[in-house]
Amino acid sequence: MDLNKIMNDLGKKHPGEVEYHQAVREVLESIEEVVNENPQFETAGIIERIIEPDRILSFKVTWVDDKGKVNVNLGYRIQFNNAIGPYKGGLRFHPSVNLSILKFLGFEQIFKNSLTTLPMGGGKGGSDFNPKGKSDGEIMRFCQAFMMELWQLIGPETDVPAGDIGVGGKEIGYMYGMYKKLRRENTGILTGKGTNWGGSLVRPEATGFGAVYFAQEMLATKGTTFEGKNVAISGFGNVAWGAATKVTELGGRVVTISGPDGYIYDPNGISGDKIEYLLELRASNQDIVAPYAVEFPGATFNEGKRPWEVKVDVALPCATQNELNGEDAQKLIDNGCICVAEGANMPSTPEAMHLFLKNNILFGPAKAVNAGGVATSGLEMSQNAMKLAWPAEEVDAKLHQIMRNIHAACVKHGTKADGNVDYVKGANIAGFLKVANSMLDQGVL
Ligand code: NDP
Ligand code: 2IT
Repeated sequence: MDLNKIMNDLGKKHPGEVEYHQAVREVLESIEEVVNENPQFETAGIIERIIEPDRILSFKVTWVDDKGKVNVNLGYRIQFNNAIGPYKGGLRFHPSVNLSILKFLGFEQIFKNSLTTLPMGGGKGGSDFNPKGKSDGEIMRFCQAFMMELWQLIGPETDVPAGDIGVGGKEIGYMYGMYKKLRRENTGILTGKGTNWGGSLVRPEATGFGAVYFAQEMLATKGTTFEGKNVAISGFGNVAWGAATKVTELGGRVVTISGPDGYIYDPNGISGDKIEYLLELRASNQDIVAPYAVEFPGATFNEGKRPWEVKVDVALPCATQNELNGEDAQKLIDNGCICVAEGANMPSTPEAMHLFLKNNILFGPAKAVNAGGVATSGLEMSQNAMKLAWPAEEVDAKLHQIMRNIHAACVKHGTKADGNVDYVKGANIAGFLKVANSMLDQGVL
């Protein structure tokens, strides 16, 4: 495989799509050896086929705000690869959304979904709509207008969207309602639904819980646990919340959370009613963390800064892509951090990732660490198909086992001669092989 040629061609075909190029390069670097050992992949053009989405759907979303003004946003759904199951992946509503970001997310989703062991292909979608500061009525009208376009492209056996940044239970509810009205069917379309109407218990906290279960497995390889560990978390959205709850339950102390305005350092630990307070802030559609330091004495607000300068044992980036750069990584390493597990998608820049690997930090890449979210979406699809609802303990036990299995797959494919595990390589190879072999089995499509 000629990696440089493939990357050059991709750059020419899709100029400026930097996040997409970054995600593709990371995977190809890891699987180069495996591809070279398996000439059948080369003959079948597997690499060229896997890095291009099956199709990209884009549409206009027109909606009316509370002042009566008509607004226009862009909507997208990227159906990347369905070799192992229906396209599956979240919808992101954020002003930064563009094709490059959605293509990186859709590409990552192929391998992540493969790692879950469940039959799900890769997809992603979203809009440049900004939910921040919008009223419930505005959010409902936007979601309905978005679904009026999307409904024809998706279906429970075709493509099953879910949440991501800016899309939680409320948005899923409005979109599900419109899908049901248009299709006149109550199906398992969309995951992350309300538990009264087909949603799975544990789905809201599953990504964060899964991330911590994975980190727990990594720590266990060094004979240690979360007990007494200081943990830095970034963001305070859906993933950060689940992670903070589980770290606390396992005896760790979460000392940071962050928003776009800066980060909070609370040496007393962010748990219990403090997490409740953050959820209230979040529910009010205000993405700021500064008020926390006023509410809880002993905590400090560090304006415009990132939490990676704090001395911690474990770091869980849970906000967004490229939020932890080489400089941040060096600070974490110098401060004695032993484990970094990516709750967000591609939060570490390539420089940061290479520094973690070089220094033998236990570094869990996003597609392995945060796969618990989509895995539990898969469990929601199973329950919907069976018209059953499993108790929380049963879903949590399945999620936990899936995370253990993903860890084992990374160890199998990523253990180096010196005994250390390169989880990036392990996750990429394990995720890739299943999809690539399925594509071979199914012929040229
Ligand atoms: P939320 O919307 O609940 O929270 C996202 C947080 O990240 C907010 O604090 C948000 O602030 C911040 N953020 C988003 N975009 C940016 C940006 N461009 N720059 C700086 N900060 C940003 O999202 P989730 O918790 O669901 O998602 C967080 C991460 O986890 C994402 O990378 C997502 O792809 C990933 N993930 C989510 C899963 C899920 O099930 N929800 C599953 C697997 C991964 P602001 O909007 O103000 O910028
Ligand atoms: O990035 C992700 O894995 C998600 N946003 C969750 C996708 C899903 O379909 O549950």
